[in-house]
Amino acid sequence: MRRWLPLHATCCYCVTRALGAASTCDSSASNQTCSADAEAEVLKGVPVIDLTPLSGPVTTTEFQQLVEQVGSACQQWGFFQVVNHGVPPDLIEEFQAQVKAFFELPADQKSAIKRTSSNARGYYDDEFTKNTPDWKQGFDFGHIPDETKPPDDPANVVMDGHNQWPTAAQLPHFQRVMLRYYHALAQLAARIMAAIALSLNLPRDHFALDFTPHTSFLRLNHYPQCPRPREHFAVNRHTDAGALTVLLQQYGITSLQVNHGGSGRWVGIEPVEGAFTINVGDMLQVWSNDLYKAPEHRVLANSQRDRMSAPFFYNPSYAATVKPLGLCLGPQACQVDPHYRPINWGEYRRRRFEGDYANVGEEVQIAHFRVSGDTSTADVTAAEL
Ligand SMILES: O=C(O)CCC(=O)C(=O)O
Repeated sequence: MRRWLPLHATCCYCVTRALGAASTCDSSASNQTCSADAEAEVLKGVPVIDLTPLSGPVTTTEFQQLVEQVGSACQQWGFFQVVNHGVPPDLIEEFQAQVKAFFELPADQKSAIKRTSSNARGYYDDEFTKNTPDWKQGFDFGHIPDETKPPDDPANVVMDGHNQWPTAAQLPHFQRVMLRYYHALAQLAARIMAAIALSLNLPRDHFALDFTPHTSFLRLNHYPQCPRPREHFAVNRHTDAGALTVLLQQYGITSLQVNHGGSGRWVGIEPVEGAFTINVGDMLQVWSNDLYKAPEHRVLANSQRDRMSAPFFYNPSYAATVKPLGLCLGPQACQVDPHYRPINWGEYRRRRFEGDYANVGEEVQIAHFRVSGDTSTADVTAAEL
């Protein structure tokens, strides 16, 4: 399988691994309490789950094991990788080639489809995360209600804005390949959500209505080499706002890190070849009433290699009201106290985009919807790495 290759010269030494992919327990007072169990789990790393039972003929036991693995990964890490996921390798390869071609376009062609304060979709090289500028360029596009009409037809202008594409003369196959990949990932995300529903003791199709129609978007990231990687993040620490993220990482570079269990210990997620990396988003944290936490993650800048990635953000319908489900995970184990007030997904998405686009002071976070009113968050700067 062809893989993403850097746009610029490569080097044999990957600085991100040295920076913390395999860090050990921090010696600071707050981290002295790392337990042996947590240590063993961290050393094993983010679980890799074989999704064959979701599509193939399998025994009830095999299926149940998969559901348990998914539930356990969501509780322990909020992250896992999936293999045998059903997305054809040739589609992934075609997609990667188009992403690379897009970022290689001349700057003026990319800027011609730049996103604006009123349109969240298009090209950008000025995104903020936690009010710090990201060391990256990106391109976002999302769902369109009517694919038979042009992207800027009123029918296709939604809360996020509307899609903007490079011209057919610039990249003749880009739009077709992007949409094919987008639909394949939406199907995969729906199958993983079904496994998650089962892991929460809910019917398999429990979330289907909340995602009709889904308002997912796909992001293409290119992280150029960064001359002073200790002074910048490629993407600062954050959680994902939606329900679930299905991320395609560049094989061979470990730049993505997760804050393990919120402990402050950042663990690298080394990409498994052919796998997607999955993480829980804020909306699933609310539905599960904190049983599954949206993990904080960040991307380190790298002085030696550039990198590409593509997160697919699987989002509910704008109208969906998301609130704790009052889960019963056993006869004696029913959740009674909702930790969150109900959230309208469309409104939450709109407020998060305002923070992506510019430094708007304190960004809206899921903690703002906590019933307890605890909105405290601790920020870290690149200098603390
Ligand atoms: O590049 C990655 O590995 C993750 C990107 C990410 O977290 C984001 O775009 O929100």
